Amino acid sequence: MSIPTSRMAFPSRQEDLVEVRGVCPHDCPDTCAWIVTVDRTTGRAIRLRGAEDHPITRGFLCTKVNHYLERTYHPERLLHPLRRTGAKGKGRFERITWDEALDEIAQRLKEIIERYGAEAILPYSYTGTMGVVQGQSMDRRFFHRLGATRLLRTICSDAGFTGLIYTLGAARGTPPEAFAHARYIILWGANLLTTNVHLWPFVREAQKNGAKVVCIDPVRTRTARASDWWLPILPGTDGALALAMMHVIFREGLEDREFIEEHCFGGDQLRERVMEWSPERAAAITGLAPDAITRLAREYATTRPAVIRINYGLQRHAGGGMAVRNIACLPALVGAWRDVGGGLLLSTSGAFPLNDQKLERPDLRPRDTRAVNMVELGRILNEMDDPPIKALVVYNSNPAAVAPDQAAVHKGLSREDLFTVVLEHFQTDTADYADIVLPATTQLEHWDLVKPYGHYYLALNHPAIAPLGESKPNSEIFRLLAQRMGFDDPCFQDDDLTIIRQALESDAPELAGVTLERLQEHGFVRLNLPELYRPFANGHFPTPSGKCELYSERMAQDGYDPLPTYTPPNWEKSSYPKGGDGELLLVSPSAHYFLNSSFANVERLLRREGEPVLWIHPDDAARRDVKDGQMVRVWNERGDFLARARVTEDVRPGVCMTPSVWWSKLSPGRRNVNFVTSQALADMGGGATFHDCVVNVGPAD
Ligand SMILES: Nc1nc2c(c(=O)[nH]1)N[C@H]1C(S)=C(S)[C@@H](COP(=O)(O)OP(=O)(O)OC[C@H]3O[C@@H](n4cnc5c(=O)[nH]c(N)nc54)[C@H](O)[C@@H]3O)O[C@H]1N2
Ligand SMILES: Nc1nc2c(c(=O)[nH]1)N[C@H]1C(S)=C(S)[C@@H](COP(=O)(O)OP(=O)(O)OC[C@H]3O[C@@H](n4cnc5c(=O)[nH]c(N)nc54)[C@H](O)[C@@H]3O)O[C@H]1N2
Ligand code: SF4
Ligand SMILES: [Mo]
Repeated sequence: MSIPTSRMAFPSRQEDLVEVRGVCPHDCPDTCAWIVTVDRTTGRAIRLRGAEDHPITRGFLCTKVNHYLERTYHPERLLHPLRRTGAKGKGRFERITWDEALDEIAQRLKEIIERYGAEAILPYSYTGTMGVVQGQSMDRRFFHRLGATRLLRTICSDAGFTGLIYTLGAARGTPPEAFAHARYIILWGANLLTTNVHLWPFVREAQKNGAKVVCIDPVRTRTARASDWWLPILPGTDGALALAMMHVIFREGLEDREFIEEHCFGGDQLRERVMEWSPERAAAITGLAPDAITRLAREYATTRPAVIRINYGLQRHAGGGMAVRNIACLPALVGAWRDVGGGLLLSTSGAFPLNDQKLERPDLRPRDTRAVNMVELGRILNEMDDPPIKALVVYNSNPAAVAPDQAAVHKGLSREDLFTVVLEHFQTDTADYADIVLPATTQLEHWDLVKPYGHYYLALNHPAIAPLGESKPNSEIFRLLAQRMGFDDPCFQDDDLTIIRQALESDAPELAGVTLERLQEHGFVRLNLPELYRPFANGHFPTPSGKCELYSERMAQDGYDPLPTYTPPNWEKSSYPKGGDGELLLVSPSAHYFLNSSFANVERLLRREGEPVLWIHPDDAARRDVKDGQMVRVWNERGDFLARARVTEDVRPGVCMTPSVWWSKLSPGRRNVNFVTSQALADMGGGATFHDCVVNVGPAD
């Protein structure tokens, strides 16, 4: 296939160009509105830019999505259905027609249902696209109607999300626009300049106006470097830091008594609980100095407005849920919710009451089907019984790179008796294991509606170009499969615009006046909330008590400590940190030029990311005879991977870091970081524990 890139195309005449509004589909808090320029004469998209009139996008896209056209027109885009001809994992396929592909899938699924029951079928999807049409509607209806095993989509955010909901009652938070008004900003396990770039201009504006920006992260990230104070905490120990901050706040009488009295539940119990959490005690756990902890607490409690940005990296630990719960108590304690520019932001997703029942139709389930946790894919494929998983349908995800414990995942995917279908843009690590690969459209080629989790603007994606090759939208693929399976509920005929209308059918005040027509006109619409929305300024926490639950009866019922407590990371149970020559802690946060494993095959971004790299502190490197620039092996009981050592003080002693997630087949030795990460679950929500990982490091040879 040879489609010229936009740079090589002849300059188009102005009157041949049209602009189409859309939205970035990626799993990123920014959910940017974009404008695609299409040449009508060729039907090609020739330019993509951020919408200038979107208050968060502000006319720019990130370094990854600036290459979305290159990704879309990539010479390796999958353009027709394929059937496997070689061994699983080898990536040898032949071209087949859509009819052949769909008939074969329907026939295999029917055989499996006949023999093992529909629960032998498992969908596996995550947020390759955040759109409701391509990832949360026709697909869900199909698997519900089938009676397939349900997938708990926990891999990213569920631990922290659960801790947040226990405390605040809803995933709502300080709007990005309000950050510009803050005087004290804590970026807590959040690498904005890589993962949330559109929040940065607001932080920068505040900083220019004199706000202090604090970054709590084991790594001196780009963001930590641009902050005023870097606190290099030991991974997984943030819960203890928050407890000690509360200790100082109560001890020194810095709490907002009125806010606690009126809007919090359990203030007295919390005061008593945190008496035992002196900065000295927390210092021994977090690896921070007691003075630093005291200073942080004082500055936070006495500077207004004060805001905390938590992102999800923080909670990928055994105690991640409790850590977020503890941190979420802080703004109420000091009354920060009162102020424009005060409060906390983890997610805004709870403010978008889309009609999930209509979209997903859980009522189509023939019975109460079993559910499995996506983090445990390795165990599910290898150990699950009664019935075992016999068919796996993967879309919007690349589990053979992103799921933990890859040795188990690859072993499971290699099973000859497992029928695997993969809907993809590219021949990923996962697609290499497929029996049938189906080519999917990208955001330039299909309709969608995207709900953000980092601000309050809903956006519509209008297709800009025709589907490339024979690719089809996920929604259409599941529509066709439903036909082949003989599903006759009328919902299986809904077209994409109907699905979008259904999503918006809601009586919720936030969606009042948010219609498809308005979305079609403007591309995006703000929820019916004020610009400088203060979600909990007057309390109204949607918890059982209607207050911010410093004490949570619901947690007690669910078997947790009802008060903030410290839940240690799993690494504390290992031999670490007994000897400086022993094991190290490994965190594998987001790579700057990839988005999870998306874009990790786009040449220009691959070149910028370079190769898998391991940041290691000079003291730790010296003890292991590791030199800067040398290949190292990183290993533990689960497996190993190779990376180039970068010896640097930008990571604290005892911790190493590798930007993620590389495709395994594009990594040295064909193994990426997830060969060492674990399937262990976090304390809440069944979340993943990617950053709670103990490894050995040594020269590669
Ligand atoms: N460029 C880029 N952007 C992305 C992504 C990407 O892969 N690349 N991924 C997207 C997705 S899916 C998500 S969920 C978000 C994630 O957004 P973030 O949460 O910002 O991403 P991470 O890089 O995983 O983690 C943030 C920081 O947490 C630190 N960290 C790890 N463990 C701990 C800890 O125990 N305590 C503290 N205080 N810090 C810790 C890491 O060192 C890292 O610098 O980003 C989205 N945006
Ligand atoms: N070690 C380590 N592992 C991690 C993380 C980490 O920080 N460290 N981060 C974790 C996090 S936060 C997350 S969210 C998960 C993310 O895991 P995934 O959701 O699996 O994310 P991606 O790797 O981006 O893979 C998405 C795939 O979906 C495909 N896709 C995109 N749009 C469409 C579409 O419209 N149709 C179809 N059929 N396919 C499409 C893309 O081509 C891509 O291959 O990874 C987790 N894994
Ligand atoms: S990945 Fe995030 S920052 Fe980049 S364009 Fe998409 S929404 Fe914007
Ligand atoms: Mo994520």
